[in-house]
Amino acid sequence: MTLIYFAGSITGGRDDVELYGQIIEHQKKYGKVLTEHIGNKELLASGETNLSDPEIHDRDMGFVALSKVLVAEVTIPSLGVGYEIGRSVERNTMLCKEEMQRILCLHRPSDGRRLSPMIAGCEGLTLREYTNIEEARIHIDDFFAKR
Ligand code: 6IA
Repeated sequence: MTLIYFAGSITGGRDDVELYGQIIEHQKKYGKVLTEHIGNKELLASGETNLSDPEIHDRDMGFVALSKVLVAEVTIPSLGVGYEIGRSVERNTMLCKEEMQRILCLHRPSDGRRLSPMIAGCEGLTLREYTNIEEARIHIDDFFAKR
């Protein structure tokens, strides 16, 4: 079964949490999403957790390394999401083509925010723009159909 890491803003702000949940649901057609909690409305930017920061960091980076696919919703700027994408792009440079993690970034320009050139200008990922969940689903279907 394909392991999928979905990345979305937590500390960066939770305005898109409903959308994250819908994107996660749709990806379940293609494999196991290791980060379902990102679509959970109960998980707040300031919320309590019984894990320490190093525990969260190390667990998430372990999940990223395990996953065949990284899908990131990048509309709300998030240090953590950018960090996860950057670590994955960097790791791919040390892997052969078959072992590389495939990376899909989904961005809504209609939100009015310009996407950072660090993501928009990165050749090691697939970037798709969308305006609503129906379009996001089409991009996800295309991406998973490609290999
Ligand atoms: O900088 P951000 O927090 O927005 O980064 C979000 C990204 O980092 C997500 O894609 C997650 O994979 C990861 N991440 C950040 N915080 C957590 C977390 N905290 N739990 C799991 N993954 C996380 C929970 C408690 C927190 C609200 C203090």
